[in-house]
Amino acid sequence: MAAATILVLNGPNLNLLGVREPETYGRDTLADIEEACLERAAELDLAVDFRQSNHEGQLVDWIQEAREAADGIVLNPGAYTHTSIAILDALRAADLPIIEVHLSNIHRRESYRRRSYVSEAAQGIICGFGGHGYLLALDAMARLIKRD
Ligand code: CA2
Repeated sequence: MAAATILVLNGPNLNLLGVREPETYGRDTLADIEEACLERAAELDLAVDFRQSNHEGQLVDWIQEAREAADGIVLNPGAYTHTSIAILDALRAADLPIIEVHLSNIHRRESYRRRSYVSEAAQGIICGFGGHGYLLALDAMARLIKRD
């Protein structure tokens, strides 16, 4: 049987990781995180489709496509976490297991980061563990999918 595919989606400005604000987001680049995800996915017998966009509509399009093309979504929507009902609606329509990831602990930062629209569609949330959070999310996703 073909390996289950997990769409790992990254929102705006995450392409800047490792270049600025290492005290908040760590020193890993997004390419480092992608490489670590591919390694962990291979161990878990999963396929990972890793993407980043700065554009809300592009993220919505990819989530819509995932309904047919993927078995689960791990996403760090960046600042759209706190603003995007469009992404929330797309996630609900995708009808797939969803895990929300944040590099930083959004609950110990500015109060406007505490509100996540995306959480309303997520099975679970991982935040505060830097790039390692993506690997924790893949571990959790592997268990979720097996149970289905
Ligand atoms: O902690 C996270 O993963 C966030 O999703 C990151 C978003 C932020 O708006 C969320 O509240 C929490 C910001 C991503 C921007 O990443 C940068 C990386 C390096 C330099 C500047 C921004």
